[in-house]
Amino acid sequence: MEQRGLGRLRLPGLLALLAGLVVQAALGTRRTQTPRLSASRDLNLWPLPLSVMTTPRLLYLSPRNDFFGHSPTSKAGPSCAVLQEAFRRYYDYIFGFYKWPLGSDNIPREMELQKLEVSVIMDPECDSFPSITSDESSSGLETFSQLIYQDSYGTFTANESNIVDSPRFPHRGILIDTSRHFLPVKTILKTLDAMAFNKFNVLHWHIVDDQSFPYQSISFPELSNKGSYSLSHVYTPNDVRTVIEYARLRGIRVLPEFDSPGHTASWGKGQKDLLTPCYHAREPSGTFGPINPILNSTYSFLSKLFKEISTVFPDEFIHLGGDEVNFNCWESNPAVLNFMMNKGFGKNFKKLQSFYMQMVLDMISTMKKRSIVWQEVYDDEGKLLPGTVVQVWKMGDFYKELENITAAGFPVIISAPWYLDVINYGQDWRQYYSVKPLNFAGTPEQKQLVIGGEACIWGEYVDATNLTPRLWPRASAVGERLWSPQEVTDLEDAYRRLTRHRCRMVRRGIAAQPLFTGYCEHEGR
Ligand code: CP6
Repeated sequence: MEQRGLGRLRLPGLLALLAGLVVQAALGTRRTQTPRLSASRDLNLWPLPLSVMTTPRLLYLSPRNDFFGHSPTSKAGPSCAVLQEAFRRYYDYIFGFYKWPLGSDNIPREMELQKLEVSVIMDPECDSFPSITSDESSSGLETFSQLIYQDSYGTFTANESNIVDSPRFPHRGILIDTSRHFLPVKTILKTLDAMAFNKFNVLHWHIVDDQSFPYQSISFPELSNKGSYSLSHVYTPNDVRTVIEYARLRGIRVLPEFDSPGHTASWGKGQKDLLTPCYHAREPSGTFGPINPILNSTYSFLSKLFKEISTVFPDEFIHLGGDEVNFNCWESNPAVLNFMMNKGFGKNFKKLQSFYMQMVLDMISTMKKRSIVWQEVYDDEGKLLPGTVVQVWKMGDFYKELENITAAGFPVIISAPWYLDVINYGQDWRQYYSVKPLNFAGTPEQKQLVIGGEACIWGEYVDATNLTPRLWPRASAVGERLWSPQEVTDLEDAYRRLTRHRCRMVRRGIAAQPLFTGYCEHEGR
């Protein structure tokens, strides 16, 4: 894997001299290193880093305003907004949520950590957007912040530690659905905060669907004027920029999904002749089906819409959907049947779906973007451009599907075992945690094609009132599965760390639900 970007945070130099705490760079490629864990038993790191070594030596921190700083040898400096903003946030996460100890002046000097020097050793991505090949940036500060606790005197304390870290998979996503229920921007920003605490790096924004079209398009304002739940249930261009920038500062990519040709009922309200008219007894029934794949006007509309999307969203990828297309309406429509006859598709509607997807996929590639599609698009034998990413969502035998798709040479994203909108009594996080993403028959090359996974929180039964507790800490289990080495599978150790991580999230303002009975240290009067 290409290594570039912000680089690991390396915190040696002066810091190491003064205090002996080193959080150093990991330069290895993924899956080539095994975890080394020593004395990590009583730590509460989540997700567990590649390697943690702690000593019994305690270091004390003083909450000085200039606690974070750039090392003289760092490739980044005070003009690096991503780092400056991260310093500000993590100062608050470490010091801001507690009462400061009265005795913090009395720390023996040789045991006091006065400064955390951050050294970036790769060319930093201070102003650009994170990408699939980015080295994972400010995650080093998250781990550092998790090492620190207050001792019984209230002093900020950390064990001397050496942490080497690097993610197992480069794509670690959360899917949110803003069509079934509108999610206010501030709820999305909260989700991005929680994602950063769990080292997720992709917000898969399933922004529109049958029920509503909240995306305010610049080229086609009628789509949201007519297709949103109301004129206040809309994401303006400014809202979208806010989400993208907030995500960028946390090392998170925003992956937009505009799902078609199915799941598009709301699109039809503001765009005449876009959807297929369904027929009943040789007459138009007044109802509409998927996008109409037989009209030139469809493709000129889509081309203009996707051109806009490709400039509004800076990510290299656009998700095109392609799932769950209901063929009944196409089948009822005489003009569609005629078109299929002329194209030689006979009565094979999968060929018509492929024809449509191929047109959209070609558009995206001329826009110099890459496409992600749901698994049906692969299953239905579309001739996919190499590099098209296939997302596996059907629960059935998803390991078999992973085997097939990777054997055909396509990168895959796994979401089948991780539908977090589905709730059960008990500790279902254990199932999410126990998934083995590479547990299918295949060559090492095939395994390399698994680029990661996504925890999905579909919106039929979820809005701003229950999104956060339903996602967290259950999604944290997925986060560790995608970040930590594959050998990290001990459920009891995970339970212990996750219980504390959940309390840490609550302390940081995330309304994460409890795993089981118990309490958080920060609670009480
Ligand atoms: N919406 C869209 C959904 C689902 C999909 N696409 C979905 C279907 C079944 C389950 C979970 C989600 N709600 N547009 C399929 C990817 Cl179990």
